[in-house]
Amino acid sequence: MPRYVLHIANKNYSSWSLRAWLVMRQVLSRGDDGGGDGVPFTEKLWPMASGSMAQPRWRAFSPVAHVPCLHVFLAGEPDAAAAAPGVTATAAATAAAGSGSGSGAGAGSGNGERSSSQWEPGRGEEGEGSGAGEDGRPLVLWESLAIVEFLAEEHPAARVYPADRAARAWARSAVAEMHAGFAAVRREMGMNVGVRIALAEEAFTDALVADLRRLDELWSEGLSRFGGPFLAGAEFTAVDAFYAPVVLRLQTYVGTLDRMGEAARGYVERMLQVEGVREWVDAALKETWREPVHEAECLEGKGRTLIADLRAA
Ligand SMILES: N[C@@H](CCC(=O)N[C@@H](CS)C(=O)NCC(=O)O)C(=O)O
Repeated sequence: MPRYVLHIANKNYSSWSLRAWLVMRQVLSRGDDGGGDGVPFTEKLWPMASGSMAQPRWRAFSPVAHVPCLHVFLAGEPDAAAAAPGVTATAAATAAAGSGSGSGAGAGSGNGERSSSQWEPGRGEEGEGSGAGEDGRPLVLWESLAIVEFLAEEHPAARVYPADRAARAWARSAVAEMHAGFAAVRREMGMNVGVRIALAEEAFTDALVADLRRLDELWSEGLSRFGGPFLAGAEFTAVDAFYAPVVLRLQTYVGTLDRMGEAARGYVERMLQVEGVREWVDAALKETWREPVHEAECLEGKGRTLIADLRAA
């Protein structure tokens, strides 16, 4: 079985990281026999450097300096991966968050920040390349959609997409719609897991209202057509992973859920109980990194009031 290193960023802010991580943590926990043995992976968390959305230093492990980025070691994971820069695994990430400066995310030692102008596959984890793949370097997947498709292909028994053909076709379309669309939700409801922001009427722009309506329509359709409790049927699959950050945003922005129908509201409640989602949220709440651009973005625009911050100080 190939070995995996998944590069992600702050659990409080990084919605795209969450999607790929949930496929690995929740969906692949069904394992290669579909029975629950799980597919192991190493998580490397790169705290966002402060003051900008762009993170050019992530070129150390990704050609586009984005997370998520999955490194696949065809011949097994070398020991060096664990000792490489970044924060490795959830437990370590939590400990590192606790010792973070609290201002200026990415400050402090051990975050692996380095200057990198030239993309060179495998450079992100020095030494990881030896014997890793067919040519000594890992396979690198740098888009969430490509990561999910690769994992679906590699682990058919884990049912990354539903077994039923109609449900699978619907799930793939909904995943692609999330990947390419919902611009207003992404722009006006930036992910910030640990805060609660009340939205007054004037905060609901036409574009946001249209996105929320479409979301309600899509979720209601999936739940009724495939019988729930998840979007494409009885099991948590990639489509649930792709909409998990939206679930967390509906929780952050108080007032948005009231605009969704009963089926969608029930789905949000169930999703918040999913083990992998809870694990992610717990870790996000323990992070002490604060990135000012992300913090400010959530409160930009009319009719927004910060009503709670549940994160560790
Ligand atoms: N289309 C990409 C989007 C990834 C993305 O934008 N990730 C954000 C973090 S949630 C990022 O890397 N931001 C850093 C930057 O834009 O420089 C995917 O689906 O993986």
